Amino acid sequence: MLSLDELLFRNFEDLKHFKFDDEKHSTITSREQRKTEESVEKCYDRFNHVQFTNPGASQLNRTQHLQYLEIMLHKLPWNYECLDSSRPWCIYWILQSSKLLGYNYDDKYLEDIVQFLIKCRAPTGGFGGGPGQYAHLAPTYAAVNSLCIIGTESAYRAIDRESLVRFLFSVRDVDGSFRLHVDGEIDVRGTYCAISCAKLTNMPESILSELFRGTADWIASCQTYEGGFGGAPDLEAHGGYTFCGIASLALLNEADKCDKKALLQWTLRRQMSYEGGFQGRTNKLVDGCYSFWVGATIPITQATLIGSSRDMDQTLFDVGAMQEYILLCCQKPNGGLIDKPGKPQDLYHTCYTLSGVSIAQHSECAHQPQVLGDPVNSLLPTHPLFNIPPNSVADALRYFSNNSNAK
Ligand code: FPP
Ligand code: K
Ligand code: ZN
Repeated sequence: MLSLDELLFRNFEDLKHFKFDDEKHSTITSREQRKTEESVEKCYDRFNHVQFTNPGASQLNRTQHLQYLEIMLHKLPWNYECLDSSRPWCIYWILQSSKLLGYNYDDKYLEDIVQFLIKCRAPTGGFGGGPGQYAHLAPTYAAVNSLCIIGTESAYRAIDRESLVRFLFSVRDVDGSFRLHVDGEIDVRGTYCAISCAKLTNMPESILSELFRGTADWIASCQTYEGGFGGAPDLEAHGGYTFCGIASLALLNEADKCDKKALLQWTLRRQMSYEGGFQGRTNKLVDGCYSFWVGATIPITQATLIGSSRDMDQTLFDVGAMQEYILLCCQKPNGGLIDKPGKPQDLYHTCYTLSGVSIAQHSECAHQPQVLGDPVNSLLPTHPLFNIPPNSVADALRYFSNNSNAK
């Protein structure tokens, strides 16, 4: 294991595209890893072959992705793909993806979305997965983020901060952890969603200190011996939960409660040496969505180390290799992005692959954008802790501080 100083001072080298070595012990896991590398290799070979005749081959298919998002936006009310993931999530993934691509929908559409989200708001405060459903922390996070991206007076009002506070207290457990819904399961996603909503709507310190008493200690207890965070204490470290854990601690200004060095080392090891993208946990396969969950965790963790350590002027993962994986292996020719070659596109992977690329291009630690390939591949920045545009965060904080009695 590298020491922290070795990590910080190491001369940054590009990943070597080394293939996995099973050391002559073939297992299901090693065979799946081989198969994935072969399909990724085909994408990279096709690119090497094509780039002589078509230099645009490494381009981001902006138009196609925007078309895909627009089709999905129109399908929303009856789209079956959205049934199990819930409507506010689909709305958030579409709004965030199109913002990253620099596209703004008409005001009329946006107001329709606000009116729809108001129908998803529960009488208890918070939002459900659709009209008439019980409030749940995950769609509440998606709805609050969506409304802050929209950023109009009617969108901010639709959040109804007063009843949101009541909902957040209703899912808080005595130790500071959060249930996803009343009587529901406890995990660090719930904690992150609660903290993100409370901070983005600029709740006063008197509420925050009561709402999140003990929360940072509970989150820290989800960090495992590997260095990443599990969903709850004693569960396996996973990229999705790790993002929730460190983003929560950073939002609470309590990152010192966890072992930041072990966390940084765990996250850096999730970048795949051959594929260039990230895996979500040890010995699992690359998946485009971890470009955000793990990709954002790295600069967040680095930022928490600054102050206790020397300044870092670059992101410690290989930002080029990650963008290469998304551009060459994760774009569907007809629009939308994916987990890995052979998979179908969906809104979740479209949002988190693009968010990951944005993080790689505009990392807080870097002084200038690091866009791989054609300049048209450049995306707008995202706020690594909330995953909405940085100006949407600033606008929401300003609105809610000026409207401290805002409903
Ligand atoms: C494993 O799936 C996936 C999980 C254990 C959950 C991941 C959690 C997130 C993505 C975070 C969600 C965040 C919020 C804010 C709700 P898998 O076994 O199919 O994938 P794997 O093989 O890549 O681990
Ligand atoms: K996965
Ligand atoms: Zn995925």
